[in-house]
Amino acid sequence: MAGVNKKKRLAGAATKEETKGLRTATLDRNTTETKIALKLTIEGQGRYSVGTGIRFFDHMLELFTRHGAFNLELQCKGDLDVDQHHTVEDVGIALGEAFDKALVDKKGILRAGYFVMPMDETLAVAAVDLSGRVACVVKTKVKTRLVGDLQSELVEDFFEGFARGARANVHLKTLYGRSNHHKIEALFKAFARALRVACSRDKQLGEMLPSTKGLL
Ligand SMILES: [Mn+2]
Repeated sequence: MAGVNKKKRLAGAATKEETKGLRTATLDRNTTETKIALKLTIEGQGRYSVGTGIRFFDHMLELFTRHGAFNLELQCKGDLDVDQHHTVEDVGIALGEAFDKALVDKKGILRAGYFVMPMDETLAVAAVDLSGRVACVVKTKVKTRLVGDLQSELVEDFFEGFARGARANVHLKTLYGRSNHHKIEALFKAFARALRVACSRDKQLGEMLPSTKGLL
């Protein structure tokens, strides 16, 4: 029931935001492997309603939303009876596509951002460039097969999917740490905060495109 109330509240807030001209995107992405419904607001208040069927992945998407100060509604029904691969990768692609769509022509944004995020004994770094080109490098240092209920190797597939969907360069690295939970969580937090900077409006550039190429 709490989820329903949260969803109602979020839907109401998003409508109000749209009328204020804030950057939002709604998309449905359906394949034989996954069905995804997603609503993103870049200038959010960290509100989320997320369900992918993988609890640890939900936890990561929720803290991504809060640390990025976005609003995110995301539901995914994937073929988890096969394994988690399609669900995690397709959520990454859809989320990336939502950012690309919400940012429209990318005029007047900072475009690139980075963040160094500590989480207790763990330190992670993220660098993002919304360059229009796809590249992704992820070094998690996680050695266990599972973190919570998430297949840990899929963290890389999520960010690769995001880079493809958003047409971005995404570089993430856990510098050190002990807890595998912290290593992945610190990456998602660092990523959210780097992306938040990259999406931010650049007062100095104004409506100028942050590229000399003329297109992003
Ligand atoms: Mn946690």
